[in-house]
Amino acid sequence: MPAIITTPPVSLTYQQTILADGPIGYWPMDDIGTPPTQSTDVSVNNYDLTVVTSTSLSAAQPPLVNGSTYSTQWTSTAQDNTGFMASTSIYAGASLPLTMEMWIRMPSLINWHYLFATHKTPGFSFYRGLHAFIDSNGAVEASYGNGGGVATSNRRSYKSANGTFLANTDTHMVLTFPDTTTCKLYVNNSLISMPYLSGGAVTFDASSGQFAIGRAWENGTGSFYGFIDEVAFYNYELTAQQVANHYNAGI
Ligand SMILES: [Ca+2]
Repeated sequence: MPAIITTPPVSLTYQQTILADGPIGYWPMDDIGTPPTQSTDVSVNNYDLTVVTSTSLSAAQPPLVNGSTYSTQWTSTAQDNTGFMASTSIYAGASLPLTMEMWIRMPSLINWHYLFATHKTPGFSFYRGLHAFIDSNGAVEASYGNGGGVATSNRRSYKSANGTFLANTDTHMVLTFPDTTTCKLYVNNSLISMPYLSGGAVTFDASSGQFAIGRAWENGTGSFYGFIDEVAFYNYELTAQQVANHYNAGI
């Protein structure tokens, strides 16, 4: 009878766990500075984001995630449009399925906590690519658009129940758009209902759109309030097992 050889479990750091799943953008929010002037993308694509309107950013803050170095804090409820943006599109050529992942903590719930968005390029409508925000009731609304305009026929939106997100709570969230009629939400490794809200089953707009973290899609319309850590973007649907692996690596 052969000897039973047991292999010790390989313990990956949080960052190694994320990178092993091949994100097309990964911003650990570990950038230092008072405030940070950029958010470095450590994926192979190097989509570094530049700060826009740094008014409400603080110096680097303690992380929300085990193994992370820092998080970034938005200190104001004033919707001053602070955030990080890419100078070039990270959506070019992308199509559904797509997944966004991040860790957040909000000191209180306000209207609105802008999580991520494509930025409005002058001359273009804002329902392009993906965007999502949390409201003062703790519900998240997530959408994607076809670039055709603000009419509901040009975008599709989903919204979770009130109370999905709580104030003062470290929260891992994953939003995935598997196809044109589905949106899935995981909150701290639990699959949460993300019902259809409005819009048609449109084609995702994969043309140039400036990606933003913690900031709304247009100038002067809003920004996040609280802490954001370890943001990742994938051009496929994270499986429930991958979501669990990431969550467990981070707590
Ligand atoms: Ca971090």
